[in-house]
Formats: sequence, structure tokens, C-alpha cells
Amino acid sequence: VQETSATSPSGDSAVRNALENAPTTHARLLAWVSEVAELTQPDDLVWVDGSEAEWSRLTDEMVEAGTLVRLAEDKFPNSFAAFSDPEDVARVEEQTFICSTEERGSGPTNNWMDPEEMKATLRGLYRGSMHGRTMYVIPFVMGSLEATEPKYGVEITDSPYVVCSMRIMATIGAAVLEKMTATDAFFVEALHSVGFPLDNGQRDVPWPCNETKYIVQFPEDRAIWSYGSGYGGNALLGKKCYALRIASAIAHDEGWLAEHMLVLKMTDPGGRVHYVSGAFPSACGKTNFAMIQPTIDGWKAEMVGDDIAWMRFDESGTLRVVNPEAGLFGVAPGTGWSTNPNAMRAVAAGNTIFTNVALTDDGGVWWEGMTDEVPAHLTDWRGRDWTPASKNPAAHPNSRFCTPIKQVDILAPEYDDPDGVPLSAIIFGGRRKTTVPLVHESFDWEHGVFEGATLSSETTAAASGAVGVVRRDPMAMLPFIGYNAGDYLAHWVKLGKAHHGKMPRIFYVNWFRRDRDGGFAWPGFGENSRVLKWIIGRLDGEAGGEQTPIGVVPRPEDLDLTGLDISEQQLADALKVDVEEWRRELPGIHQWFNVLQDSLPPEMVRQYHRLEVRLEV
Ligand code: GTP
Ligand code: SPV
Ligand code: MN
Repeated sequence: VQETSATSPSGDSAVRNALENAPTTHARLLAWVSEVAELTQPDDLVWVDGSEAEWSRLTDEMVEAGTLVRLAEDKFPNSFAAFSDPEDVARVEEQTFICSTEERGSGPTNNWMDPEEMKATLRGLYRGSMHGRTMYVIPFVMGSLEATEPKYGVEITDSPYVVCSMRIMATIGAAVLEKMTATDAFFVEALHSVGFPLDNGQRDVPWPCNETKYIVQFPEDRAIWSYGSGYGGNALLGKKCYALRIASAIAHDEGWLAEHMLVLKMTDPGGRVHYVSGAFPSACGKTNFAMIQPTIDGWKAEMVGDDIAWMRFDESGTLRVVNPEAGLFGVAPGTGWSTNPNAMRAVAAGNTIFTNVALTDDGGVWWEGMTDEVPAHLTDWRGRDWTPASKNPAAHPNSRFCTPIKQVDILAPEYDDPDGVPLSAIIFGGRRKTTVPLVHESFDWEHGVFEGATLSSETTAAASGAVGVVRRDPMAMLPFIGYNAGDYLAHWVKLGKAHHGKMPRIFYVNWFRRDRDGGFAWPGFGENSRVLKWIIGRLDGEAGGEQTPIGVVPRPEDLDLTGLDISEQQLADALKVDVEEWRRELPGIHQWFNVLQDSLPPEMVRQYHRLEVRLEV
């Protein structure tokens, strides 16, 4: 991509006009928007109002431009499919930076560059990067606009796909801008450009992006600068960049937690309610667990959130949790009528943007695992003819559906309560073929934090790079901690001490263990409700279990297996704690702790030694 020369006069005056007629008097916002326009040289500037009319206009324009395909109205009303550049399909962790002033502030697990140096590099890339395009200004709030201190942001982007996706994922537009202006509120500056300027008269491509990509957080400025990618967490900046990386840094300063967690409400047959959260790495089952369809009698599950949780203590010291998002950006493959009917109903209600799924010949979408029956012919995510004989999957493994949360019919009515819901249990989980049993309970908070700190999982297609490699992913936050990872673990330890006796109990699950034949040992999905019942039984002092070196594990008789088709052998494979396997786990944990060096909290070293003792090494 070449640097472009001077902007066209019409562009200049259109932008000036939009600035003069801005729907806000927020001084910092106006100054920032004109500064960015000056730098990026867009042809036009639009203040996004979040209206239905605006959505229609933008989706029409994107259909016209070939960015979106309109789906059949009778199947997926007001819904669209987008297809990204094949080089822009997932988060780019190797190009994601935490640019704190001191390198230590970013910690050993994040990429770091001096903030001034990074800003100079990025200014060079942003110079003229919106030429030939419209610059959109999206006021948004993460969490409730009615919160005591609403968490505002403004995303500037040159991607209409981002505008429409942000409209689903967050509360955006005129009402947000009005309140932000009236209270002269602080907002997080979130700048995004696809990095594909157009020369005068140059034809656009369906999915503009740039080979050079940077996803940069400046935690001290509470600012985000993203360049070169149009996909998901790289570009919808309210999500990972704000609600996790920037928010975790704010939370560290203010004594709360911003986590990569689902939140689920369970009501037992007696009407008792428990809220639980689950931290599983990307593409490891949060959305599915959040939308679980219980297979056990009398239990009801409702969803509060499927990806991000903000957890704060109320005056009584109870940990309460809020889902800051307004939509789902869910993994499509594996989501089907048998595995996750609640998600299928939500997307079938329409108003959805699918990205990198396959198209059916009758204007619908399909992906691996959606239906048991595989269509005889599809157009795959790269626009090629596809049949069941084709070698490649029809949908990209990280293809996604972007759907308003309100379309989830099992949504808990209190899902958007600004005060959140009280949390009873935290469940860590990873994707491991071996070693980690179906479920166990940690001994106490500190041990639970150790279990979260040493969480391991096989990498997935949610990030670019190798898939299936076991890595440590503390609290499922490895790519999302906005500051030093050792300090992050210390923050968890500290909160447990400060709120001793009031913290949620900590559990650990693995839906992905293999049996001796190589298949999944546990059927998963709705059957995970049996595990939830055991967890809640532990909270209520009703469920038994066996002490093992890693924690308390249910014996087969401790689980409600009524009506479940599972062999004794498979169940044993799922629940087994093999001391030898766990001994082999130690070097990996040791190596990971070495990475953290002097920022590793002493409590984690102590827990490591206790595990060694219990494993008799
Ligand atoms: P992100 O949105 O990337 O953070 O992912 P997520 O944690 O929400 O993952 P999601 O629920 O979308 O699941 C990812 C993949 O795991 C999908 O292909 C699911 O079908 C699969 N999956 C989810 N739950 C289970 C389970 O209980 N058993 C098995 N075998 N697979 C599961
Ligand atoms: C994840 O990777 O954890 C996601 C998808 O939830 S993205 O928003 O692209 O980061
Ligand atoms: Mn996620």
C-alpha cells in the first residue's frame, strides 16, 4: 500500500463540515477527532448515531461494495455474511502490544515497545491511511449507560463493517454521546484503521486490510491504536482491547477484576439461584457453557454473559459481576442444533453478521457442526465451490456469528443490571487431551489462584499461529492482561486476602479429555449440566468427592448420571487423576513460573511446592 498524496478538496470540506456540525461539545472528543482526521485524511466524516436507518444505509452500501452478502430474508432476516481477506482471520497476538512507560509494566508475557516510539511508528502508518474512505466516529459504552460511572469509549474507524459489528457488540450512538457530553465524561480513545487508503478513483476491495498489523494498548493513557486488521478482537475495540486489556489495568488500580469469563445463572429444582463464571481460553467453550441446555431434570440455566466479566466488590464485600458487552461474537463451527440450540435460535432471529462461514445455495449459511447432515453443495468461505468431498473445511475454523445478546431467549432478565449479579463460583477450564480431569475443586482461594495461574490449554484458531500446542494461559487471560502478568496474579492473591471468606469457590474443568479410543471421554455441551450440579452441590455442602493431590474430584456416584449414555470405562477416563501424568506436568509449570521471574508472587511458589509434596516428588 502506497502513501497517498494530498486529499481531495471535496474530502477536506466534507470533513470540515462534519466537524463544524458535530453533535457534541465535548472538547477533548472534538480535539481528538479533528487531530485524527488531520492525520488520516479521510474523504468524509460520519458521527455514528446507532440508528436503524444508519444500519440499513451502511449494510446496503457494504452489499453494493461486495463486503457483505445479504442472506435470504425468510431464513436469516436482516442478516449478512462477510468474508475476510484470507490473511486476516483471527487475533494477531504477535502484533499485539502493551506500551506502558516502563517495560516491566507490560510484563514478560506481552509485547512491549516504548510508547513514544510506538506512537511515532503508528503515526507514520496512519498518515493518510483513511484517504478515499469515510471516517466513522462511534461513541460507545461498555456495560450499562446507567452505571454509576459509565465506562465510555469512542472508536474512530474507517471500516463500516466495524461500525455495524460494534452496534451489535456494545451500546453505541446518540444516547451515549449525549450523556458523555452532558457529564463531560472521560472516554477511552480507540483508533482503528484498516490501513488501506484509496488513491483517487482506485477501486476498493471487499475486505481492505494491511499486511502490517499493530494492535496497541497504552495502559497509562487508557488508549488503543489498532492498524491493519478488520477482524474481531483486532478491530472491534470495545471488546478485548478495552473491556479486557485496558479494563484489567484500570481494575488493578481500582481493586476489581476484568476477566475473560462467561457468566451463567443456574436455578435448581428447589428454586435456589447460583451465579457462576467460567474462564476458558479462546474457542474453549465459554459461549457454549453460557448457553447451556441442561439435560438434568428440573434445572434451569440462563445466560448473563459469554466472553467478558467485570467483577467488583459491593459494600458488603460480595463479589458482583457484570457483562460489559451487548452482543455475542461466537465461534460458528461446532455450534449446532444438537450442541447449542440456544445459540442457533439466537442467530436464526436475524440481525446477525456472520464472518467467514460458508453459503448454502438457497441464501443461508453453514459451518462444520451446524447440522448432522452435510449439504451436498456450498460456497466455501473463500468463495469456492465446496462439496463433502472437498479437502478443506467449508467455514474457516475461526468463523464467527455476531448477534445481539437480547436475541438469546434464555437471557437472564438481570443480565444488564448495572450492579451485576453475586458470584458463587469461578470455574477455570482448558482444552487438554490428557491429564486434567473432567472437574475438580481447589482446596482454597490461594490454591484456586494457583490453578488459574497454571491453567493450560491447546491453542486454537482464535489466534493466528499454530493450533493444538499446549501453553500456559493464566486465567484464560494470557493474550488479554493489560499489565505485568506476575502483578496480575498478585492482584488475585491480594483480593482473596482482603475479602477472605467472601470469595467465590474455585473449580477447574476439562471438557476435552480423550478416552483410550481417541474420542472425547465426556459428551460435553448440555451434559456439562451434570458437572454444574456437582459444583453447586459442593457450594451447598451436598455433593461428595474424593481428595486427590490436585483437589477434590467427584467419584462416579457423586455425579448425577441419570439417563446418560456413558460407559464405566469412559467415565473413569474422564475423572481419572493420574499421579504420573501430573508429575510430568510439573516441569511445564516450573518453566512458566520462570518466565514470570521476580514478579511471580511467593504464594504461587508455595503452592507449587505443596503440589510437589502431594505428588510425592
Ligand atoms: P471465544 O469466543 O474465542 O472466547 O471462545 P469460547 O470460549 O466462547 O468458545 P466456544 O463456546 O465458542 O467453543 C469453541 C469450540 O469448542 C466450539 O467448536 C464448540 O463446539 C466446542 N465446545 C464447546 N463446548 C464443548 C464441550 O463441552 N465439548 C466439546 N467436545 N466441545 C465443546
Ligand atoms: C477470543 O479470541 O477470545 C474471542 C474472539 O472472543 S475475538 O473477539 O476475535 O478476540
Ligand atoms: Mn474470547
